[in-house]
Amino acid sequence: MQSTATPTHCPYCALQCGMNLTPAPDGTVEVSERADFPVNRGALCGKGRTAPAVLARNVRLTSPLVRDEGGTLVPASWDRALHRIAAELGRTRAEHGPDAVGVFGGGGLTNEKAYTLGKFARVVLGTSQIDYNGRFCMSSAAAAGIKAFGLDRGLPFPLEDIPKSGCVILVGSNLAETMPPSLRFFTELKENGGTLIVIDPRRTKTAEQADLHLAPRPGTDLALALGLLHLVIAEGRVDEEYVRERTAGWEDARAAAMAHWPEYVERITGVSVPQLRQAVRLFCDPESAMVLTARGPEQQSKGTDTVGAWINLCLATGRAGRPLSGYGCLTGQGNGQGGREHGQKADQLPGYRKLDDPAARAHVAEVWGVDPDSLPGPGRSAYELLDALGGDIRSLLLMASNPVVSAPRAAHIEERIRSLDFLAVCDVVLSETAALADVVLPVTQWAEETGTTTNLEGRVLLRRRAITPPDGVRSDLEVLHELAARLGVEKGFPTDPEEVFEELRRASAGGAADYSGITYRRLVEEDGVFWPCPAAAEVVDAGDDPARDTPTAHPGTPRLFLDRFATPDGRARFVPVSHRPIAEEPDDEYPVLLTTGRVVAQYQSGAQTRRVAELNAAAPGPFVELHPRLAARLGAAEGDPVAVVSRRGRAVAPARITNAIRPDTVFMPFHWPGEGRANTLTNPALDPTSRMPEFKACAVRLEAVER
Ligand SMILES: Nc1nc2c(c(=O)[nH]1)N[C@H]1C(S)=C(S)[C@@H](COP(=O)(O)OP(=O)(O)OC[C@H]3O[C@@H](n4cnc5c(=O)[nH]c(N)nc54)[C@H](O)[C@@H]3O)O[C@H]1N2
Ligand SMILES: Nc1nc2c(c(=O)[nH]1)N[C@H]1C(S)=C(S)[C@@H](COP(=O)(O)OP(=O)(O)OC[C@H]3O[C@@H](n4cnc5c(=O)[nH]c(N)nc54)[C@H](O)[C@@H]3O)O[C@H]1N2
Ligand code: SF4
Ligand SMILES: [Mo]
Repeated sequence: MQSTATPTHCPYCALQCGMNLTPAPDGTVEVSERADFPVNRGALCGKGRTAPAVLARNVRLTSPLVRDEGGTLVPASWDRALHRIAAELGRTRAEHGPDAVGVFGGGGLTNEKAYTLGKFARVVLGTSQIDYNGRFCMSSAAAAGIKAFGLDRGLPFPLEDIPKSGCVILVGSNLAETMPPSLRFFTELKENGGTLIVIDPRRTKTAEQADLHLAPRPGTDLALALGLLHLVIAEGRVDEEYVRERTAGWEDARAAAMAHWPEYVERITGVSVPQLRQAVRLFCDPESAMVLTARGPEQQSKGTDTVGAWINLCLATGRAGRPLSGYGCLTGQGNGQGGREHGQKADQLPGYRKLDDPAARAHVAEVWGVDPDSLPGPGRSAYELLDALGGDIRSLLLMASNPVVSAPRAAHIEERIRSLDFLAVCDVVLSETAALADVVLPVTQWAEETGTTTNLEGRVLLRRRAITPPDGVRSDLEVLHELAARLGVEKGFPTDPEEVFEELRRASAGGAADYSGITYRRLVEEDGVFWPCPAAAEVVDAGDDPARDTPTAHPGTPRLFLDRFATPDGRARFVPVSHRPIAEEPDDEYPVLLTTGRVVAQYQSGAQTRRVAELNAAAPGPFVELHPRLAARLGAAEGDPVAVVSRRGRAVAPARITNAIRPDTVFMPFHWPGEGRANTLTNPALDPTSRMPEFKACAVRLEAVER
């Protein structure tokens, strides 16, 4: 039988697992194993396996919705819906100026969509007010990576390097639940004799795999890293030659670390001095070692300094820019990496260029065929943008995010969204945020469209269309094309993803994230290409006749920094950082720490996965994870409703009692709206550099609730 399977990638997380899709008679697709893709070698988690469920017509949106006079969302024609959006955005702009129109994007968008959305904001709307949900994700790691290495790419090496390293420290990653197929790399590490250290206030499924699990108090990873560096210095384990030849700024970083005595660090973190010493031994003894961070240390109001401290540890021990060693960030969303490179960020132009750099503006303006002076300057970060809705931002176009559930201090953000003059949302389902919109546009999904994503390794991948979308939906690119035309820009917004990618290649050429040597054809033939990949790297000399010299394709860059870092002088930079407390320390009124995160069967705000029966059966609702001691003090038994109260609000969810969490901390997953919404409680204190909110630590009190 002839196979009609299309090889492609999962719609959800940054692993971008490979899968095959075969059209099913009912118009959806069947997922099957694709063993040749090296990231997951056929393995998929439950979310990936069940992703086609969201393609069903009774689950997704198949018609535009427009709010009628009575305030109800009713089906409408595409023409009417698009006309309404263009008219409202145009009106806001005419009455209040271009910066009164906001745009909010998402790290789930393909590179083509993210690129086009950024261009749409700057060229069609002329607004500086664009940012996206990736700001809530890995922005602190990105900021720290740029400071230290001059470049931000999630992992500087392929996942396949992990099993060959000597030791890996996983800081605040629960990848056994958040990227299950990647756990294999860490079990292989242990089989090969390497060691795994996990740092998490909870003994998670990931921590259970560790040779050493350190359970610090939430929000103290900066002190922990400084304590380890202190011991590295005290025990004479600094790689002096490497520090001299490949780094700058060591003296100040060294002095800062020397002020963090192990006993002092033990008091701050709750991690004992012998455990700190053991971690230093495991990390320094082997020839190679890695530090990988995820949201635990990054989603803090000092996330940038915290990641900086972990990078300092790598630099002092010569464990960066060397084979099987390095610092990496495990990015989160399907296109968490590419989504942060091509211009949907407040301060950014394509190719990871800076909006305030005159040369970058000139380059991109030329590709776009506009005057560089017409490009607006940098805008506000995600939380600040959402906080300004209904204030000086009067209308919002939102694509691929559900902030009513996922933004910090969500009740306040929900109220801001409700106070807008006009909200348009493009989504595949009626999310909690879409339900508040004046116009909702139903868009095509992963299996129905082609486009590229860039996974956590910096590997650019091609997702391929496997089935025909139902009548009534259009792609995000078609939406932006139509809106541009209605707002007076007829050209420059193609609807064919490959055409957009060709333009993106030119716009990114010469930038940090250079995609100019990548083509759709190469992505099919090579199953992904790592950036930077400039066009025609070198010219093969054909001898006497220069006309016959042929440029060879650049192979892409699976491993970064082996020769030099991406700084002007090629040296990595130490950052002198010191411990500071979280923005809201517990006190008598709010004596407990709340941290938040994920469970394996739900994805993000749950907009997609809460619509899949199999996933809901596995993870039906929110809960409050707490230690038996806290539960006893509260008089709560397993499953009893518990109220968690912070200065922002109150949430109620059933107790899940376990001694796998610190007794001073409770944990809530953030996937659900309503009474159990974790983000009703969270603190929007922002990191001064990355503008990342402090999702991972705030002060709360617990109250018993009558059943
Ligand atoms: N199932 C599932 N998978 C996902 C997602 C999903 O929603 N669901 N989302 C994707 C996305 S966008 C992302 S960003 C990734 C996130 O992937 P992860 O970062 O692995 O996920 P989290 O659960 O947010 O946080 C990881 C761990 O940090 C711990 N933690 C909390 N506070 C602290 C702290 O102060 N210090 C330290 N060291 N650890 C702390 C938590 O206990 C938690 O176990 O997952 C991706 N994959
Ligand atoms: N308390 C707490 N809050 C958190 C976090 C935490 O750890 N704790 N983590 C934060 C992190 S890391 C992240 S990444 C955010 C994520 O939170 P959100 O930004 O809310 O992410 P999603 O739930 O993935 O929302 C994506 C929306 O876009 C839709 N969608 C999917 N694909 C497409 C597409 O191609 N086009 C369009 N137009 N729509 C699409 C989906 O149906 C969904 O409604 O949450 C943050 N919030
Ligand atoms: S691990 Fe991530 S990419 Fe892989 S199947 Fe699950 S959600 Fe999809
Ligand atoms: Mo994320």
